Amino acid sequence: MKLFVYHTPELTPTDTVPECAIAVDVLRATTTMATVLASGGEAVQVFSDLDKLIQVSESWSREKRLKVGERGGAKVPGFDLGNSPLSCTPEIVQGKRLFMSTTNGTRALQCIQNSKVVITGALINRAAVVKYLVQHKPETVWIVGSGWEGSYSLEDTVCAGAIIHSLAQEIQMSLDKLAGNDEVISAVALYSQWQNDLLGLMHHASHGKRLLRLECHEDLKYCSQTDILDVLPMQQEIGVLKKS
Ligand code: 3SL
Repeated sequence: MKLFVYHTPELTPTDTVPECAIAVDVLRATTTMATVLASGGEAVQVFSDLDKLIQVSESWSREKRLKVGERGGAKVPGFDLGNSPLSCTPEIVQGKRLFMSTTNGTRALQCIQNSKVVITGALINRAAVVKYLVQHKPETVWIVGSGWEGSYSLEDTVCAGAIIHSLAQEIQMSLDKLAGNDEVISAVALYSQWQNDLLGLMHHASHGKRLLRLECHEDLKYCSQTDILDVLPMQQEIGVLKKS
């Protein structure tokens, strides 16, 4: 198995695909996706275009759909939910398809959507991602951070490091053997330094600060927990993620 970390969709190669690609947007899209599916949501379907999302969602019955939209950290007017994972309780999402568009997370997913296997990772479901990699041993694995509008983000890279750190321990393989690019080593170094204070790291992150300005303190706390949900969102058809 060879692992590659790409910090943003823009840095991700476009001329080839890996056997397995993992989209990461800890704050907050992939944390929300894991929470939706763990809470009994039927699926999460992602869109970059809000008009397309509205059009497709309206072909579903009213009781079975929710529109989730975020721009600049805030809920899109007229949508049912913003991108807070804390809103995705079983009472709200059970049995429903969530039609979702966010600033960066959905773009990260779209740039890897043609990979053989597409899954989403966050700190809260890190163990489920690692379990999948240990069981299936894909030859090439890309971990793609969402970043923020093309820029690096600490929270996605630390999550990539958390996944790789745990995987290396589980399969007893050295980082040197696992690493396909230098970003793998730096992601693990970041995680090693902050693993006992991930919430503290979120407070340094530019998007963490943006969310704090929007009074999303509880979201930051929730998103910085590790291994609390045993759920693996996996793409079943282009843009549609279900519990694997
Ligand atoms: O950019 C994204 O995809 C979002 O996750 C951003 S936010 O955390 O919902 O503001």
